[in-house]
Amino acid sequence: MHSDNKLWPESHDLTKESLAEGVMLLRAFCREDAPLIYSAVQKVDSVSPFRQMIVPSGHTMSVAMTNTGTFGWTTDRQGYRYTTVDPATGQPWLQMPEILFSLARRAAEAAHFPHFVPNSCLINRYSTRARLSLHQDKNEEDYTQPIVSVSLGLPATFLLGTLRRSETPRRIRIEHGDVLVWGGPARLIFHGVAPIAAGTHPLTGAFRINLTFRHVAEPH
Ligand code: MD6
Ligand code: FE
Repeated sequence: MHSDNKLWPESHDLTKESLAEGVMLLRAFCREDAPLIYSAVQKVDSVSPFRQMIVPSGHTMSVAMTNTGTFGWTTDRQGYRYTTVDPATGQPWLQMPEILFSLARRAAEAAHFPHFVPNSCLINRYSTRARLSLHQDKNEEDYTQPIVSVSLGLPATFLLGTLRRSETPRRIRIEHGDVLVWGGPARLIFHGVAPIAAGTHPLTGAFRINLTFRHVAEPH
């Protein structure tokens, strides 16, 4: 599509690539909508600003985070959890903008998960050298629905592991506009993001932005 784009010569064409059972990479799936998606991210930031959270060990995360939707993922010294109120503002997270909701639904459908109902979107902002160590996404308490992961801005090396932490992850280059969908047998695999290289992107400047859409079980 934009293979002749001089600003971003490494961009991929629209393709659908199965990386493992339950893991689908949709190259350039949201590249056309990226400016609108980024505007929605800025609106979320204006309500619940990006912040570097503290993990239970006491370390501060290198990635800055915020959320939109009914539930937002947070961490502090007490642990990881989903909340309906932003601890930093005392106010609910911004209701998920329609453009984000519909993007997540369309991506899940393209990856053969037709019934995805996201009620949570964690937004990660990476500056140079920021990284995310290997982890599983397991605070949702509902693993029947997939996760849709949208990436904008600077490229990243995504670390795609398996269900065992000890196995060396594959390194997958993720670029602006790529969407990764995973679920089913892959829902609880270990994964992370290698340190981001310095750079400037025409839309996001010095940052990589990642949005992960989830379905979080209602408290019982
Ligand atoms: C990121 N993503 O790409 C971090 N988790 O910035 C994740 O941790 C992630 O991309 C679950 C499913 C897809 C993901
Ligand atoms: Fe994750």
